[in-house]
Amino acid sequence: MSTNNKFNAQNHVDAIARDGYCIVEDAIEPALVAELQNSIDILTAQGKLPLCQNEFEGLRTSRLFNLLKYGRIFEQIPIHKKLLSVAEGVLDDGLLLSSIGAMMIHPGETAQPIHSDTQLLNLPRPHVPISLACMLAVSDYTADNGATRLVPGSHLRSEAPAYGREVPEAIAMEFSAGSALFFDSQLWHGGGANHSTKPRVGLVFAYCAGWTRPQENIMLGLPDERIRELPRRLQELLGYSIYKGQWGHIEKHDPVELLGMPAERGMVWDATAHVTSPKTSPKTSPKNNAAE
Ligand SMILES: O=C(O)CCC(=O)C(=O)O
Repeated sequence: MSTNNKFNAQNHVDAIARDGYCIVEDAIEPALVAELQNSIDILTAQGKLPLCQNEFEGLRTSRLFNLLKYGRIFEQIPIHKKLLSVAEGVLDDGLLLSSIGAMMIHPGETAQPIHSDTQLLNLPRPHVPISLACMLAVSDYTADNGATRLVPGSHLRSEAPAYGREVPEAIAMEFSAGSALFFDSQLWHGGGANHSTKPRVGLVFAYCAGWTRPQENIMLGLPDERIRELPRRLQELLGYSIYKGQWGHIEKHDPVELLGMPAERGMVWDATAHVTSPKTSPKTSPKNNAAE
């Protein structure tokens, strides 16, 4: 393989900082793409991907959130090496999974209003990247079938787009099944119109910085017994972890103890201790104590 074909996460991280987005070609394996399509077909047949009921999400668009609940196949995606390494490069390795869903833009859908995913936050713009969106293509994304439209460089603008206004400089991002479009959530973007005869199919997910609040409360959206079975890195991404030993603790304990697992890292304050006292584990979990 020539070095040109070698995956280099840092190149993508640099592109996101500069342009607000990047495309990771062939991010996941073709067999995994086929399995994702098959799972989405089954969920569709079960009626789990209903049409949305508002114009922003799209009246000819189907979405299913909290996707980890609906199949173990989806667990692989947020911790897939190529995808996660780009996200860690932007947000650092204390990041969280903010949201994960499946989405289909059906034939006849009109273009979604151009928006920025952080525009409701009371923050001066531009701000540091606090969240990174990822569109993982399960079908090809084309200008004809509703590929995501975006305005390159708009993550550095000091204003968010006015809702509902035409943004002629938005361009369609074409990429093939198995490839992924990442963008800084400040970037001006929106789904496209589907003029084709087939749905545009993809997974839509986002990571956020470990010190912010995820969009979906996935930690509460999955039963504890399911969370216990997840790969450790995914548990961390769901919030069973502490950011820099400070954000996310429960009574100065790592929430992973709620799963009956030992804490791997101490609290930030422990690093400053000059009086040594043995670190004790709670006899009952903090969650149990809270209910008392
Ligand atoms: O479907 C897309 O390409 C973008 C979707 C989006 O930005 C949204 O639903 O907020």
